[in-house]
Amino acid sequence: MAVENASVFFKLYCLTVMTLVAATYTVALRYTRTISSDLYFSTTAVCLTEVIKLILSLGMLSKETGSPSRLKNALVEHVLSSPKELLKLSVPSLVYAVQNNMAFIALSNLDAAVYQVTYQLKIPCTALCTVLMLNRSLGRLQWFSVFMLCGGVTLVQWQPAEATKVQVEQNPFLGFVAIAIAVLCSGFAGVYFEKVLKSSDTSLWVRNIQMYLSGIVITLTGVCITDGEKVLEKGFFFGYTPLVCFVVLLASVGGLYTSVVLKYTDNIMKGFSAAAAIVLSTVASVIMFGLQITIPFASGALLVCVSIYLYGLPKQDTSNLSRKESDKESKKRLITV
Ligand code: NCC
Repeated sequence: MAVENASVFFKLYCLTVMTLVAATYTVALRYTRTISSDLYFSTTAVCLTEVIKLILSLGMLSKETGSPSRLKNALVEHVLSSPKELLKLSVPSLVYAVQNNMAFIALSNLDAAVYQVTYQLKIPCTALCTVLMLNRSLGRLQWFSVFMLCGGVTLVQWQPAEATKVQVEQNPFLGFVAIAIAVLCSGFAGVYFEKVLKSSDTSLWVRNIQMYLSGIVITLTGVCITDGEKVLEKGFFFGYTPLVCFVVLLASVGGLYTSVVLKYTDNIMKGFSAAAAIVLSTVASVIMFGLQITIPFASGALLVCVSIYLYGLPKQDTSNLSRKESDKESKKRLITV
């Protein structure tokens, strides 16, 4: 089994929730980093997120296996007796840990809108990783549509700069460096996880558990190295307000929905569908709440729609394979990985 079947409705539901959670997460995270009250340690938030994702994945696996004894067997087989698999999953785990910490650094130094717009560079970066790591080929038109999507999402998310004055010191250069690292990490880790997930029959929740276990060790090391002394002095949960807890919860739920989306679609589709979800949810707000459509939004939405259409067209590459055929080929390759 390389690619799972699921109803279109379920896929749309997961993509929409993932996109809405991501948008709320970015704004809420930014807010928690700009108020001058006792600032929490961001490394602890990243670590706590891994713990919550592990607990939730254990819950999902116990639902999937159906009985405590089968859950125990699955954990013994895939966790205790599979150090090699744990090691394999520690790669995306480490890269995601870096990415998640970079998001905090970027959003501590940059406006949420600037962050969201610049972060769209992950779309071509993910496409490049897909081509290099999954041996999948994209036709010229598909590459063009990937860049068009990147421009479209940038315009759709274009917003005026933050009106409120932030109460903390900011370093925009550091913020942009953090985004650049996050973009590279997001592309690589997403494609690596997809490759591992789709190359065997192992359950998504088992793969998640394997990844989050090393995630906890890695992010805890991050807490010790970066904030160790301060955490010992002030406590792990220093500065945790209800909003910070909400941010951690969003990060956990968002991460799990991302994993489900990667299981049923792929990393490039995730980018396209997330863009479509942003456009559709804004159009829905226009209809329901009378929100005003701006010119950047309208032109961005048009670019997003055209890019989705172009990406879906049959590929015209030198091998003369139709897109379906080349997709079949790449699925076969995935199975043999
Ligand atoms: O950047 P992005 O995702 O690719 O990052 C993936 C996030 O999902 C978590 N993950 C991934 C696979 C897996 N099996 N389990 C996981 O928990 C990773 O730890 C990582 O946090 C996107 O496509 O834009 C998306 O963006 C993130 C987030 O907004 C950005 O990384 C910015 O910080 C979204 N995460 C949340 O909303 C919490 C993600 O849903 C979509």
